[in-house]
Amino acid sequence: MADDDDEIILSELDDEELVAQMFDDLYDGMKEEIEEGTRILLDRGWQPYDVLTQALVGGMTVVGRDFRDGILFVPEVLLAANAMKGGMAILKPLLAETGAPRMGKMVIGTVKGDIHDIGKNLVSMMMEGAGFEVVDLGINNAVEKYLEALETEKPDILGMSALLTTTMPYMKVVIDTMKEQGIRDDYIVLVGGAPLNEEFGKAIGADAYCRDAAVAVETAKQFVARRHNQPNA
Ligand code: B1M
Repeated sequence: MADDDDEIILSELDDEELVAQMFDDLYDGMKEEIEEGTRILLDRGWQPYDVLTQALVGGMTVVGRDFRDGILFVPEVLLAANAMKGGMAILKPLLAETGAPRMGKMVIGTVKGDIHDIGKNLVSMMMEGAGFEVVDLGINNAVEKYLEALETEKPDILGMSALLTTTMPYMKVVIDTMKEQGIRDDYIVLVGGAPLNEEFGKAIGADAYCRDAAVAVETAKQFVARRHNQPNA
């Protein structure tokens, strides 16, 4: 434990130092410090989206790199994820508070076998901020769960997230089942997650692959507008 002399006062750091410190704090899973750093940046006039992408997502990229390289392990990454969620919880109402007109509805969930939810949560937050109603099914969703939600929620969009190369093929299972049931074209299907790419999105029959949350919002807006311009939509 650091003694008082070593203690870093976050509010005394300039923006660049603070973001660098937040990367370290995220890496060390220090939730309270991440929450404090998030609040300080907001108080200094940072846009919520910039805090999210530059301080939180930026920090998580470092965690991801060291996880891949075997420097960090699951328990440490879980702590980092928990710290990130602390910051995201502060940003969520601000991102959702844009007063944007109602754009449409999306059901989103991480696919079966996959428990990664930070990216999906971020997409949900940004979609809500852009005026979409979002029904979040959480993690580890089997095809039945998606289909049930489509029937009860009647969304415009189905969003699926996968972070593992072993779970991303499950998106095709969902889309193929929708085709079998004759409901595929009733929905806009958007997919995302770090291991995916555009070709994969096309190959499995999704309408689009979304590289990040901002792209998800823009893509959703375009598809919904196109749909509303069709005479029978
Ligand atoms: Co995992 N994990 N993990 N992990 N984990 C990755 C994905 C990995 C790339 C790490 C690595 O090796 N570098 C690797 C996958 C390798 C592969 O498949 N090729 C991996 C592994 C191997 C595993 C385990 C198998 C480890 C183990 O147990 N041995 C295990 C699997 C568990 C399971 O799911 N069954 C596992 C577990 C975990 C934790 C539980 C410890 C934790 C998850 C905590 C949580 O989510 N609550 C975790 C984490 C945190 C990661 C990394 C480090 C970070 C993921 C993240 O949150 N990124 C990740 C490394 C990495 O991705 N670089 C890794 C930040 C987030 C904002 O980005 O999720 O990409 P992302 O979301 C983006 C876009 O992709 C897009 O928008 C988001 C925002 O911009 N997007 C969408 C995402 N979903 C979308 C949906 C859409 C649209 C856009 O729908 C419309």
